[in-house]
Amino acid sequence: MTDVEAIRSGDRRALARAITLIESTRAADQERAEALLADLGPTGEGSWRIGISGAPGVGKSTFIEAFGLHALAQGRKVAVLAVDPSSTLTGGSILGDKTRMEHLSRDSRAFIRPSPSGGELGGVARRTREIIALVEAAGFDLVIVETVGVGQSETAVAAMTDIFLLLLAPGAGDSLQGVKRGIMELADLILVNKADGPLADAARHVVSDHRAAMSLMRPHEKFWTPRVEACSALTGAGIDTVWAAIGDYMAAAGEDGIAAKRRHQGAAALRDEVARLAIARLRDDPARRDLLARLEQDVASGATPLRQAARDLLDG
Ligand SMILES: Nc1nc2c(ncn2[C@@H]2O[C@H](COP(=O)(O)OP(=O)(O)O)[C@@H](O)[C@H]2O)c(=O)[nH]1
Ligand SMILES: [Mg+2]
Repeated sequence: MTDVEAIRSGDRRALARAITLIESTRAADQERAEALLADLGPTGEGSWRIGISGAPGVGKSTFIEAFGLHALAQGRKVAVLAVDPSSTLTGGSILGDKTRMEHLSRDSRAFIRPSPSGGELGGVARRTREIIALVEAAGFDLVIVETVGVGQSETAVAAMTDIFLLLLAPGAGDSLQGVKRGIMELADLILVNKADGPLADAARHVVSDHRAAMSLMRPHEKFWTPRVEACSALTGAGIDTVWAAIGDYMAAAGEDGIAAKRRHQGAAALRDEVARLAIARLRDDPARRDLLARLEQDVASGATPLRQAARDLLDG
C-alpha cells in the first residue's frame, strides 16, 4: 500500500507520519512530502473547514470539545488543527489543552493535532493548508483550525477556511474596543461564549453590542450577513444554534460558492508561496544575498527608491 492509500484507508499512524513529514524542515523529508501531496489529488468535497479564533481564556478549547462532540453526533468526522506561530514560546496552543478536549481526543472519529512548532506565519499557514488536505483525504469531513489571536494569524486562518468564527466572552478585554475591528470584519459568526450562570446577563449585553456593531459593517461575503450568537461551551447551551448557523452559512454559499471561495484562496496561497520562494532564493544565492543586504541599507537610507531596488534584486 502506498502512503496515500494508507491515509485514504483511515490509517491514523500513516496520517500522523505524513503530517510529521510536512512539518519537517529536512530537505529529504520535504521532497517526500511534496511527492506525497502530488499523489493526493483534490480533497475536501463536502467537507466543512471552520476557522476559530479568540483571545486566550475565552473558551476555545472547551468550545471545540462541545462543538466537536456535537459534530460527531451528527455523523461527522472531526479534525482539529492549530495555527500558532508563537508555539515555540507557548509549547503549542492545543497540546496543553487536550485535557479540555478529553472526550474528543479519545474518540476514534476525531483527530487532534497540535500546531507545528513555530516558524514564520507564511510557512506555518502553508503547512496547515497541506495538513487540511491530508486529514480530508483521511476521511475527516469537518476540519477545525484554531488560532490564538496573535498578529496576522486570524487573517491566515480565515484565508484557509470556509467560515470564520470569532469567540468572545463577557469580561475583561471583551468590550467592543477590545477586539480589533479588522478581526471582527473577518468573522462570519461571532459567538459570545460563557453565556451561563452569573455571566449570562453580561453575555446578553455583549451579544447586543456586537449585533449593533456588525450591522454597521459591510458584509464580506455576497451570500451571507454575519451573525452574533450566545453559547455556553460548559453547559452546551446554544451549541445547536451554532451548528445550525454554520449549516445555514454552508447552504447559503452552496457547493459552487464554497468551491469558488476555495479556488480564490488557493490562488492567493499560490501568490504567497511564490513571494516566499523568491525571497528564499535571493537569500540562498550568494551573489544576490550580498546585493539584498546592500539594497536593504540603500532603501533604508533613501539612496535607492524601493521599487527600483526590488526590480534590481529580481532582475539581477
Ligand atoms: N462559565 C463558563 N466557563 C467556561 C466556558 N467555556 C470555557 N470556560 C472556562 O474558561 C476557561 C478557559 O477555557 P479554555 O477552553 O481553556 O479557553 P481557551 O484559552 O480559549 O482555549 C476555563 O476555565 C474553562 O473552564 C463556558 O461556556 N462557561
Ligand atoms: Mg485553548
